[in-house]
Amino acid sequence: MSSSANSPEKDPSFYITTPIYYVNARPHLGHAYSTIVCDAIARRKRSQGYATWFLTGTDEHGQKIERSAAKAGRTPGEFAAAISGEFRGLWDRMGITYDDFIRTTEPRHKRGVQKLFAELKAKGFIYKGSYTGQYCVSDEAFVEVPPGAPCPDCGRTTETISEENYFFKLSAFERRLLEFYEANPGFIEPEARRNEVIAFVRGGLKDLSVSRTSFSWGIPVPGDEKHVVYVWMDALTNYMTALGYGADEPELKARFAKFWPADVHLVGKEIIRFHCVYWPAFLLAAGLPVPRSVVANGWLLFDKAKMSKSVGNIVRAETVLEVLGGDALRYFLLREVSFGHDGNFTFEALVQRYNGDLANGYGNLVSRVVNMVHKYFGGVLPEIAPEAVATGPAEAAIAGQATETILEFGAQFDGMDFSRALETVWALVGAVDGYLTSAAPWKKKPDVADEDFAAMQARVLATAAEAIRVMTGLVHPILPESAAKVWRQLGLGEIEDAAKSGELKQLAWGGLRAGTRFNEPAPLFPRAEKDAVERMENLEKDNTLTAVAAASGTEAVAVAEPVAAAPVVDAVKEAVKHEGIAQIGIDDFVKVELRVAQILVAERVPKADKLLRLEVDLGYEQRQILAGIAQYYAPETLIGRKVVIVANLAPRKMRGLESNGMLLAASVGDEGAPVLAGFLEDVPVGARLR
Ligand code: ME8
Repeated sequence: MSSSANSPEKDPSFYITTPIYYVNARPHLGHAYSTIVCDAIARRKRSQGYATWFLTGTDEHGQKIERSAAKAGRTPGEFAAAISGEFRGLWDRMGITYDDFIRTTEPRHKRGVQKLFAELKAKGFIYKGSYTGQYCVSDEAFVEVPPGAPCPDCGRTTETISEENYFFKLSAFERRLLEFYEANPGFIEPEARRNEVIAFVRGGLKDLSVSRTSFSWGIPVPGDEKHVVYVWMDALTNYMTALGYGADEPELKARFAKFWPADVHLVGKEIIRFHCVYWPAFLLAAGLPVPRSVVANGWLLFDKAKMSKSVGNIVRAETVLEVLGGDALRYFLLREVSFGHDGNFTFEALVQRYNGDLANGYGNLVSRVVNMVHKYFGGVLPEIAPEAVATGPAEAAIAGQATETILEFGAQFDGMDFSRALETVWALVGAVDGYLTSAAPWKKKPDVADEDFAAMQARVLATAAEAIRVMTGLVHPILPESAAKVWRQLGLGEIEDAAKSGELKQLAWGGLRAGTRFNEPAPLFPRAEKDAVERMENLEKDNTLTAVAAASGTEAVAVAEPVAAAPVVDAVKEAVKHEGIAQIGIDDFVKVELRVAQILVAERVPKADKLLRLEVDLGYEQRQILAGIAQYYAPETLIGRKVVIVANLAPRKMRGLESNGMLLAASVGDEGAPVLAGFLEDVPVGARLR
């Protein structure tokens, strides 16, 4: 990562991106992994004083999405909106601090892609030709294999295509790219990936097809609209269009000037060629600055294979969030996986790390110290009277280790070695635990005078609390929710304020003042019960989203079947009771604003059996609605569904969440089972019912 070459003094900006995810299927832990890594980096950069821009989004064009939508019986636009909403909803639920979420179907993106295409053509780097050869729809890649042979990258069946295409003169960039890699050794990380890319380019580059004509779900080539721009050229350009490339508005132009080129494109290792060969070649051709680094994460494996929708071995982030919480997931992924390498995901290892490092380690340490400050000092951090009790060697050792931890953690984190960075902090957790145990501030020995014992308690607790403050300030980008709780317990207010004010950048031993009033201890990481693994496994089994590789070799369409069909048929056969409600005039009826809404996000509300939390799109706005239908509808069956809502119902709070509207449903049978209102014809979102 280019942090050293880009210190806040010289250039206070930092721009980081995730890949934009395909909307052919729902998010899983693999996507969450890359997004969490970017989020942790963005949080640390902000706290270190960089003006940070963090972009994520969805990749919505191309043949793969068009086919997935057709299989699901939806238009590509509808299909893409629903899955894109799921990605965004999940990132929001996980507290991902993205500054922008781009969808490649947005006008701002189309405008920029067309501009880049036109510019490359005007400069003579794009020419018309025809392509006959193999295409891998799953990777959206032109591949050089004989007809009938599988894709050399992913092993899926390839298709022979023969169509008129525009070509980009990639062959002209072989030397320039090699020179560029040579002059910018930090451009590709880690090293193994760099060697792979260099070997690929040395092997010779052929011109690259950058348009397609055999389908239409894409951005039209300017001036020749039977072509759509090749989905990878379309997708890669998102990193610039989201900032404002192609826009005329002065504030967007300024944003582009401020943040481009990107500091880090974080990507999975399988898409390194697109980012390190095609992307810089397009930019060099257009005369635009090339990103400072492309950093590849390894794969998250499950059952020894890359976790992927087509293999069908995915685990959803929601499952882990529900049972252990978001910080547990973030900690596990960054601690367990050595960044850049592949890493196994197992529920057992997750629970073991959670209980070992979080519940029994950091969480337990915080709870012991905060509780003792309450018990022995009424919740006020005691003064250490220097003349009465000289700070001893044990305290000096903790202080020294904490100071070193600050330095080491920073270097390791900024070098993307998150696992070691966390190990360094946990060594301090262990040291403070040992220090507490040997000092035993809860046990007064008979030969120690009362005031000496009180002085020892003060010294030990103040030292331990200060060490906790240091650890917490360091791990806050990785454990944001828990760090915020600990900061409050230490009486320090909001850690986000400390991050913004530069306090965390100046983190150094000795910042906790005597007299600080601690807040009540609050549980951080309740020990995971024995059945935690089983609960997560069951949640995954219940999840009907089983990605089955389709016969065509393309990725499966992830549209779930209902877990249990709503008990409609029998119920509606029953006589309908008229409930004798008084008549109203039309004036009363028009007071009720009924509208068509599309469900973007649907999820269970923890500890509420009946409630689902929905995010719905009304065309002109998106809002949250809580609906008591969880026992009748599995959340995943609702995504993308168009429903009728009462749009002008006053907001209500349920389980601490605000509901802005109500879903209309028929109430059938003795139990009043809800059956959602819907339409046989396609209706636009936002349409009013009257
Ligand atoms: O490739 N382990 O989208 P995609 C680790 N739209 N990371 C994983 C992973 C796993 N098992 N599975 C997915 C695309 N990822 C293109 C990108 S960018 C201009 C266009 C992460 O939905 C990883 O970052 O297939 C990977 O590169 C990305 O998700 C692929 O997501």
